[in-house]
Amino acid sequence: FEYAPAPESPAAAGDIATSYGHFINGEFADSSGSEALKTVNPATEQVLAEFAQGTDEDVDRAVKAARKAFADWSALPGSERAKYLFRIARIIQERSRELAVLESIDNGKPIKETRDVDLPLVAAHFFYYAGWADKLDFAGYGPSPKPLGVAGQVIPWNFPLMMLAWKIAPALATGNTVVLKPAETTPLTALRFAEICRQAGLPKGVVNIVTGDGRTGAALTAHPDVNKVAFTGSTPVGRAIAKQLAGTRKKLSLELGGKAANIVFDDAPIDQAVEGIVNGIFFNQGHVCCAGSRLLVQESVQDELLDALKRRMATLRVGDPLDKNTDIGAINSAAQLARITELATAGEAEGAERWAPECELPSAGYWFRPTLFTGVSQAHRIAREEIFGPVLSVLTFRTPAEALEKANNTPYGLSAGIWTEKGSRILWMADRLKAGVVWANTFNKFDPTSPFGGYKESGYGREGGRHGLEAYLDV
Ligand code: TXE
Repeated sequence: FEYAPAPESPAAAGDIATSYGHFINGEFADSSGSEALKTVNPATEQVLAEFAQGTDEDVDRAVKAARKAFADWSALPGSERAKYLFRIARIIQERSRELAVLESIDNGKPIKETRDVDLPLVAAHFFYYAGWADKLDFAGYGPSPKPLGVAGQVIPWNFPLMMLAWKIAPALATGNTVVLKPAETTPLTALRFAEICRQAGLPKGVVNIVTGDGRTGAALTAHPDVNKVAFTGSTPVGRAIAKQLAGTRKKLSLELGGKAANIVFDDAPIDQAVEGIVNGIFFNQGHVCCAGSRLLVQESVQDELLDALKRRMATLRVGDPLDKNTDIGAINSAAQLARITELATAGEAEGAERWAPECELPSAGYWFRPTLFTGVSQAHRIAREEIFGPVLSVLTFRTPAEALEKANNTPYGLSAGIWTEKGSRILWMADRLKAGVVWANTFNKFDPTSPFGGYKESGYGREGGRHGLEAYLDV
């Protein structure tokens, strides 16, 4: 990947239309309704484009197109489906600068991240699942596992293209067809991806994109001709979808919220741990389901660690997502900013001590300073609820057993981090942590070969790796 020495220009995002319809059966199509939504650049509050609020009829058209395409697509030899996925992966690489800039202006995340993390991982995901398409018999699922049919996929706004890749790549590799609904604050890169499907010559109807808010999402998950629902988003909506699907034969996978513990023992290399803590909670403004939002630090190193952490936090640059030096971009929406603000205020009211480095914030847009809460108890809301913003709650422990008890004391179970020089302790903790992912001496590292998903209220089913195929197959 090569990029110009930024600041990037919004023009690098390519042409953004003033209004968008859906992508159904290989064509950009108007909605049957007249309601339009707006997506704004959260760093400027300027409207980027209008897009359609998908109606029940729009969803039905898209599902019909996907159903029609399923017959031929599922009958293709895996090696043929792989060719399309490889082609999509290569086009994503070729257009990665454009996609990174578009993602940054629609979502608010720093270009440094879209460029160096999101886009490479998006391409890698398509490459990885392309490799499985003609090897499903080796995946451990018997001689001829069958695709499920039409997958209805609903994704959130925190990693718009990455969530799209996590959903679409395994579905297509296994022979399913797709109707995907992007989040209402970040529809633009999914619509640009529709262009890429056309550029790759993907047969009509194999991928359909219907935009809109939760009403459109609910129409999709409720559609009787959808065989499989894959959802990433909030725990309440995940629960509502599970209820809606009860009694149907649809398969469901859910990837929901988290409240991960990042556990630092007294023998951890402090400087390295500080980098991992910062990456764990401030990456993507903390809009990360597996964010290390609870720091559990061993009492004996608390002072040393917190001093170093505060010094590091004071160097973080908050501001223009298109400036390549920016570490923390804009909060994705006014609603999300209000949620973060409400929880941070509750943290103070409940008696925790709030600290944030001084820094100037732009006058327009949605911003939140990197924030640290100390003196947090397990009963505090900021220790229990997902904040989904750049806010870290610090708790302490004395023994590994106490660290384990506190780490697992949450209804969620998506991820955890351990910082120690002792390999035996890493294994002891990892065995007992109720979390789908455990990182050791690192955090927020992703790879398409690794299954990702939750325990407890963080959901069920896995995305990524060989296990990610299972969500789209009847064995
Ligand atoms: O989520 P929603 P929101 C958490 C995070 C955040 C909170 C609220 O804590 O602060 O959720 O975010 C679609 N049927 N996460 O309100 O509503 C919706 O249109 C079908 C964690 O944005 O769950 C969007 O496409 N679909 C998380 C998607 O669901 C429905 C990522 C997510 O929106 C629907 C995002 C319905 N009834 C938020 N209602 C993670 N796991 O990473 C809404 N949607």
